[in-house]
Amino acid sequence: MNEPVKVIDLRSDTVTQPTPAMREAMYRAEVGDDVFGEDPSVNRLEALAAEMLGKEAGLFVASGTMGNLVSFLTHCRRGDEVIIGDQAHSFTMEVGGASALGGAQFRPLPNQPDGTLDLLDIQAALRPANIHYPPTRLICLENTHNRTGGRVLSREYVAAVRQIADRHGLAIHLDGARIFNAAVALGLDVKELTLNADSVQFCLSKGLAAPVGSLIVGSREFIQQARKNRKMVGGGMRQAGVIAAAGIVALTQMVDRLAEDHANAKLLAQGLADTPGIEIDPENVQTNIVIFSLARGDMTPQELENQLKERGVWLFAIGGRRLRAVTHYEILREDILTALAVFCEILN
Ligand code: TLP
Repeated sequence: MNEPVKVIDLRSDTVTQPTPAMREAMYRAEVGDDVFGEDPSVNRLEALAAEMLGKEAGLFVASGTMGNLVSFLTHCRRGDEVIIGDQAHSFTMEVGGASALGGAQFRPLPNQPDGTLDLLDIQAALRPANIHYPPTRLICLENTHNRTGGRVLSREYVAAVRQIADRHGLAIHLDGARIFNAAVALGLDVKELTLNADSVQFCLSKGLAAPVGSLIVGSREFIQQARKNRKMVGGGMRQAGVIAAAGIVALTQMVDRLAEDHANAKLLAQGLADTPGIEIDPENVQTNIVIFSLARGDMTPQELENQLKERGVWLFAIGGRRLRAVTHYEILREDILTALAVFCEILN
């Protein structure tokens, strides 16, 4: 009989299983009713997150999507406008929640290939006072930027956006689903990257490998209002300490090792650059997301995805000629070498 093939699952860093330390912490978690503010594990996680990101308070939510939604609901009134990238996760992948549930309007601006919004575009999109216009309320940035390939926004860039926001009385929300990847890639304390945002959402359940959950951090007043909005969308989770306990392990044990995921992503990108029919500039791979194009007329990206899958390498075609692979805790260097050999087998 053939050996079972190990699946090399590069579809997303969301697929990671909780570590043994997380399972142990979940088993032993002290819990209480979090809607009453009485879950000690949730309270500890929220305080830890706020402290690490340099904000006054934190709020544990079920997902990144909920974290962004609750943040939008807290910043915006109905009819307010949010400046956001046309490739932003919140604009493309969150079911239009801020508009559907909060009545906010997105004003999408073209994301540059490095994940930024052009400062001149932001400037030009600001609405002057006029009876016809929706009021501009918020600028939303994403760091790392998923659809441009895990690109990192620099501290200087966010500071420049802050200056525009301050001149016009706007708030900044940071979708920092992978903000720790950005901090590790830049070798900075994560606080440096969150300093200029009024609110930040980050995920425990991506590269940090926790099974569930995200946090919003911001001022005490903002989080108090966000807590009410979380309740409104059904996010009051009672004995949530069971999952918060895994989040504490994620924040205390899983951050520094993200560098390994970045090295593996780079190795994958370099190998793919040498594979016939694949287009990618490895220089652009800064964190754990590798986006590349299939430049061959005789095979569609979907067909490549299927053929890889048959050979145990899982990833996604993401539209156009592009495919995406994401490295994470369960992917070892040797898995990357195996995956590259499979690419060669199919494409040579
Ligand atoms: N991203 C997921 C999918 O939804 C595509 C992934 O596999 O990358 N912000 C960013 C930047 C994200 O990448 C994601 C998830 C979210 C928010 C939403 O987080 P969840 O999935 O926890 O709601």
